[in-house]
Amino acid sequence: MVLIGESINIISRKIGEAIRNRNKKPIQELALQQEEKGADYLDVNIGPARKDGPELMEWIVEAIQEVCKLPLSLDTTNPEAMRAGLSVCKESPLVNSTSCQEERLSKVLPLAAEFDCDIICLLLTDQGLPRDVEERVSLALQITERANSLDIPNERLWIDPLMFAVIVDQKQVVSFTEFLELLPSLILPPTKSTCGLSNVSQGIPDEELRSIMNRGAYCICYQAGISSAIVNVLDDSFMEVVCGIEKQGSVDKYLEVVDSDKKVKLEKTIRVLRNEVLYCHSWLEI
Ligand code: THG
Repeated sequence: MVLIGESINIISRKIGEAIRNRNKKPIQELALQQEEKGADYLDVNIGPARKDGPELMEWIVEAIQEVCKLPLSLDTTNPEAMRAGLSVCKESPLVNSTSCQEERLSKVLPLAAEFDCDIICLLLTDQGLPRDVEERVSLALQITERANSLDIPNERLWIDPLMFAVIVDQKQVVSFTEFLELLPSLILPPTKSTCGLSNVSQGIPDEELRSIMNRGAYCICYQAGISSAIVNVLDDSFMEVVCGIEKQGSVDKYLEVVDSDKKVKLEKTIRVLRNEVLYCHSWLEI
């Protein structure tokens, strides 16, 4: 499983401030911390960056590369900023992302072809988020065909079926995992897959509960065969689950060896994510 560290994010107060002041230090520290905790890639999320996009992306990529050799996942919707970042990356980066919207396909997909790098494809259209598994299947086929027409091979595509917040729509989490299970037989040769895992816990009003929801989501993504995820590697309890599953080779085997309190919490969380039990903030107490 390829882990993409999520923490360099303009939405975070500390990083937002560091970006505005062009202060490298907090960003470099976060890069090193995530590397130490086991990140394989670092997501660099500067948002839409309407003002100074190219200059900002170039600055932040160079700041990170001064201290850290990990490949970067350049996370912006600004195509000029994406190009500027791609031009200065030393390790082959990940373009995060194109969607299935014509505007994005025509501007961002050619960048992945030109720079010969991997690209995340969000299953998102002008009509918004996909409603069910059928819509995700249809979008995945369309975007793969479009990429192939630019000579981008399937191995370079990381399909992101969009992880929803469980408090917004539990059924969407189910069709998300159903799609991941279908993906290997849907497209050949196979593409890769990824998601913003922590999206699942957005809106949960407690940090510990958020972390538990993220751990449960990791379990269902792993079981569905996802090949990577954008995650909070700085959450030690989360990483304990990631490493435990890796060591045991499956979620079920991990649940057999983990202590009983953690096992019960994970199992209750997985039941919510499978929509077998209705979500409420006190899901662990029921
Ligand atoms: N798919 C792809 N890229 C993505 C997403 C996706 N990039 C952005 C996002 N979604 C994934 N990254 C994050 C980063 C942080 C959080 C969630 C997803 C998060 N942060 C805390 C919060 O907002 O409460 C803490 C922020 C802070 O540090 O202050 O939840 O889906 N391809």
